Amino acid sequence: MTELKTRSQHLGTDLLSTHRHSAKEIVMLKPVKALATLALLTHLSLPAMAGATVNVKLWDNGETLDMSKNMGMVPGTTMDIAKAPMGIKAQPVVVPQGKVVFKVTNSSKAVIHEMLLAPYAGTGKSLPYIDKENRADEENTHDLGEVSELDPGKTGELTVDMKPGTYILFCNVPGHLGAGMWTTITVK
Ligand SMILES: [Cu+2]
Repeated sequence: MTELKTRSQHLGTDLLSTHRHSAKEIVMLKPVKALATLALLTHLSLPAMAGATVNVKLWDNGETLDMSKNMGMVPGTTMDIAKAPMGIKAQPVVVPQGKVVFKVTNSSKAVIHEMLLAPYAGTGKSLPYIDKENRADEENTHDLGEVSELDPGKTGELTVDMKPGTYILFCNVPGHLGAGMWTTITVK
């Protein structure tokens, strides 16, 4: 009887100790669980937080131009932006890798423009070109997407998951590339 009592006392103590132990564990687990939840939330919200927006303005100075003529300001040549009758302005020009949203506005009063996005080998490099059509060879520029043929005053959007590198934004309406309608951005 005494022995049994002692045992049960022991058992009780053990149970209590086990209970205490698990209570301790629960207390210990709580911050860990909270941290895990935080990590999960952070992870989930990261792509949205890292997403960059590039504002792109397609512009021209309103001049009437012969667009069958290559004005010679294609990528790879030295372009004096001050002399270009049309162009593309991107802001910012350096963005972090990941999701990039291009918000494109055609600020022209009369001319349709567009924006194509393609990898670019870098300063001084040309784009594949179709001379007789006076525009880039889209079959070989490996573009990542486009906002095509925006009417004057219209806006469009393109979202691309981007890797680090240099990229070119250009308008491929015949004659426009040679008139200076391109610019580059860097993804880091
Ligand atoms: Cu254009």
